[in-house]
Amino acid sequence: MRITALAGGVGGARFLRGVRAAVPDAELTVIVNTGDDITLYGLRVCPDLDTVMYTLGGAIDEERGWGRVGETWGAKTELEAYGAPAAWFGLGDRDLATHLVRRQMMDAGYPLSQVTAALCDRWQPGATLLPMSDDRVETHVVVDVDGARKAIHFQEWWIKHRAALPAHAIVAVGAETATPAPGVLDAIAAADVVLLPPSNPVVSIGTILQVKGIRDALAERPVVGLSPIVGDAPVRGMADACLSAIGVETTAEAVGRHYGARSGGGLLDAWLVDTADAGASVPGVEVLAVPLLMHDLEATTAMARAALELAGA
Ligand code: FO1
Repeated sequence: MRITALAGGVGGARFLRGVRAAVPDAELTVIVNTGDDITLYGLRVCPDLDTVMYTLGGAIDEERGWGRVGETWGAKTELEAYGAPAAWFGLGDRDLATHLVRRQMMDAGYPLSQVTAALCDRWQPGATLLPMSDDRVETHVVVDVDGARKAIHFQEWWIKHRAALPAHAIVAVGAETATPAPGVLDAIAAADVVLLPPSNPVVSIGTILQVKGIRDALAERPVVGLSPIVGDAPVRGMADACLSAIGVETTAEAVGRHYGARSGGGLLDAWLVDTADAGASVPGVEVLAVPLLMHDLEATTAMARAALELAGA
């Protein structure tokens, strides 16, 4: 069985561990959002690619959901001591090695997709990780700060401001010219089912969908999504701050309707919501209520099974 998933960071990565456990023999390809990527101190940091890689590779810090387990913060402490402007971004000492290797390979001319494959050679995630594009796409958020309206990098909004500044617009800079990375469209076309994990519908799934050709490729395959919103609140992260920026209510039903029915030009054939949202309805989409809280591997495996059974049906 060939499964392709579009994923962002923490929520998507956790769910994918369940997919891999549910169907160990499946060929799993993950198309990962790179709009969160940021260049700091000359290093290219790819939060969603690294979160998926570390999570599937068994190196993730479970409590934070990102970065390495057993991490130390010596470099970050020193950067703070220097008053480095971006010291708010938590670069762990072990994580730094990933960015140094990535930087060195990109400077040598390797595209992000080949860098990702090289890094995954160490971590053996049990899936093929593909950046959505090898072209630079960076999500910026238009906010009012220091008495002026300006676009700041998503990471600054997300981490430094905890997404507390109302977002007037969220813009994936570069998405209009970015092309899918090698293998992305093939992975969708060859998929028996495409999964939309409970990732951020705006800055993760939404950004991937802006890359030319991806949305059209999805229209040709069965697509099953899982709601990142449970009981009118995001399970993790601050998806509500992103949803309000695009005028979508923070409910499982609203996100399902935002994605829309594939039969009506949207994305979904089926939409899994938590039992707390059992009444949700999405015109043209089969809605199934199952437990969606990703407490542990058993829970995510059950979610994956439910999604795949629905796809089979
Ligand atoms: N999230 C935070 O809340 N604070 C951080 O300092 C932070 C640093 C960081 C470093 C590397 C990395 O791969 C992820 C990091 N994240 C941090 C998470 C990241 O901002 C988010 O996971 C994604 O960008 C949103 O999905």
